[in-house]
Amino acid sequence: MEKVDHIGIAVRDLNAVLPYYTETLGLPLMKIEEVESQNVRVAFIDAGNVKLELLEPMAEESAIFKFLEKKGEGIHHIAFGVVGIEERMEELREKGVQLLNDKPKPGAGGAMVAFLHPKSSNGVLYELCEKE
Ligand code: CMX
Repeated sequence: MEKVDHIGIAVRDLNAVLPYYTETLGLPLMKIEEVESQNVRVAFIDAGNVKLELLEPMAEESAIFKFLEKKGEGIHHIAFGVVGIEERMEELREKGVQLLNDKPKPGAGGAMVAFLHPKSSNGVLYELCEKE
């Protein structure tokens, strides 16, 4: 893994929580975008050495919708920035880690992403992401 790229945080209403980050905490908003492949609307916040990715579900089929129903708002995943995502996935598979994707999928910011099952990562949902 290269480094932590971002921390994903599930929120019910992106517009409602944004002022907490931008005004109360005084952190810059980088961008807002819709990620169709994951059924989420996301905002990236610049927290200096790491980004915060606020995730709002766009449909009930979204993994974030289910997470909010079960656990409520809060930290959803930690994303590692990687180089050579397909090779990293294969290495992890060989080490017995269960991946949630056969192949990388398009994620936010044009990155290719894949997820590791929390059951094989000691209760943490990890994402691998590779920027273009
Ligand atoms: N972190 C840690 N554990 C989690 C979790 C999370 N974010 N989400 C679910 N779990 C746990 C559950 O608590 C449950 O554990 P128990 O069996 O002990 O109760 C277990 O995983 C299975 O949970 P589930 O609710 O039965 O299963 P789901 O159908 O919700 O699937 C998961 C969970 C992780 C497989 C699914 O959410 C997934 O495939 N995630 C990957 C994609 C994703 O999260 N996309 C949204 C982000 C998109 C983006 O960043 O752009």
